[in-house]
Amino acid sequence: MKYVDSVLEMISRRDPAQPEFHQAVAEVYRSLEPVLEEHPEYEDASILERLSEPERSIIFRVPWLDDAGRCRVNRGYRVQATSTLGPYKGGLRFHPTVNLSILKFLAFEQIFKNALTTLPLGAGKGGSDFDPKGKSDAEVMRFCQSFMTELAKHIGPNTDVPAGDIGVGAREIGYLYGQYKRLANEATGVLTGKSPGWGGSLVRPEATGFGTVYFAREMMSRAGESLEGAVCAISGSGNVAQFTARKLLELGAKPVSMSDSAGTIHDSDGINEEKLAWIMDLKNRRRGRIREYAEQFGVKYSEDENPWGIPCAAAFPCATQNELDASDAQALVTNGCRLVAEGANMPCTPEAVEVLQQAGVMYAPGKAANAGGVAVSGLEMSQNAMRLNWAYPEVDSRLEEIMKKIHADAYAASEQFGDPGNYVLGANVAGFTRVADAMLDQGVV
Ligand code: NDP
Ligand code: 2IT
Repeated sequence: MKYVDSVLEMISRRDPAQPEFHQAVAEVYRSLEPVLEEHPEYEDASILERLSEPERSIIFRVPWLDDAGRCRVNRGYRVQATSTLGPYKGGLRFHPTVNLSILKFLAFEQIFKNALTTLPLGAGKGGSDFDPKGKSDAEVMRFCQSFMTELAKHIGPNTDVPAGDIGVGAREIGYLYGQYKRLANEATGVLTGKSPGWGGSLVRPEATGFGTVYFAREMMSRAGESLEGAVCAISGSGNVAQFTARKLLELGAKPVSMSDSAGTIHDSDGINEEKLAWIMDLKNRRRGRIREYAEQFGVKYSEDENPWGIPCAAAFPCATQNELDASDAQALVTNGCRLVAEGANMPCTPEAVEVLQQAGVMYAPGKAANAGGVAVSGLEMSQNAMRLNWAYPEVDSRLEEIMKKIHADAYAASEQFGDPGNYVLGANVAGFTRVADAMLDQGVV
């Protein structure tokens, strides 16, 4: 379609060095062609051009002192994609690979994900090329304080509400929040993912992984299948991977793998609750490597390999973008995999998605499957605004309802546009329509 082609061409020309951003935009805009044909008002109002141009991108210097007293310098970012549906909302990533292309792709995905939750959330993403690995707690604290000293000028409980992502967990959110509170001289819920002891929501740590599994369960049950007894491959061993494994165990499935950037463990007996607790201690407290699991429990460790060669009924990529390519997808298909649900953001390459869809594997894109994290962040904002805390079952059941509704909305949109069960089409259309209609209402801004 000419409109989509011309917008994609304009984006490539304007920002030639942003491959991840181009990938994310092309994936969404190509799938919207049937909607754009039916609704010429979106083109008339230049909705695509506006959605792929962030309202604001802030880039700043982050100087900090290491334990030897030397000054180090990192780069900080906040990409504020859209405030159409509410305050900018999305995580912060601290990882050496972070650059503007990656943050723009993540902020762009967040637009549709947040719209799918139906909560009043705009979209943004930020972070730094700072690497928390191998740093002392004191170094991480000094970095976070310096990062927040600049970021605080651009955020606020009604403006922009950051949260965690890769490399930003409970420890980092604590240091960031402490510095924000000191600068702003007010105790408002400006970050989500706070500890429940001081303003955080119960279930937020679990939310992304639990939500991904709730979504997968909906897909399975619509197809008359079940996760019970299903052998599941998981990648990553951070926040999302850990709680994906926990919910799979609760539902009677059998997670058999986890990984980190150095390699993969394969435990064919299954990672049970006890072993998962060991992994959580390894990763969250001791900050060790997944290889140590293989040494502890005498299972196979494959250096520099991902889990996608392991025979499984369901696969949950929960590490990072583009971690599952066409040959990995082919291996999953050959081994009889029935479902792939993305806990991570854009972990499957476009070619991998093509292989999975062609083979009839049920496939859930991250913007739908992993929306539970930001959804509970939205619930954390509500609780902060009311200055009260909901009990665990209340938040968990709201999360479950939100994931069921995202599944139902995505499925309905896929049916409406003639490809039932195509969750890429369904999620993109359902998320896009919500934000695009609001943009039409709000005029040229
Ligand atoms: P964590 O930092 O807790 O864990 C990240 C995991 O992924 C680690 O095991 C890490 O290994 C691995 N990983 C990171 N980068 C790479 C890489 N380049 N190659 C291989 N492995 C890698 O992050 P989260 O669990 O929070 O995030 C995981 C994914 O889920 C990301 O895509 C994130 O955007 C997405 N997500 C997170 C949400 C949340 O609420 N936290 C919400 C929605 C999506 P290592 O330790 O070796 O780096
Ligand atoms: O990618 C994501 O949705 C997140 N990292 C969570 C964002 C949030 O604001 O909770």
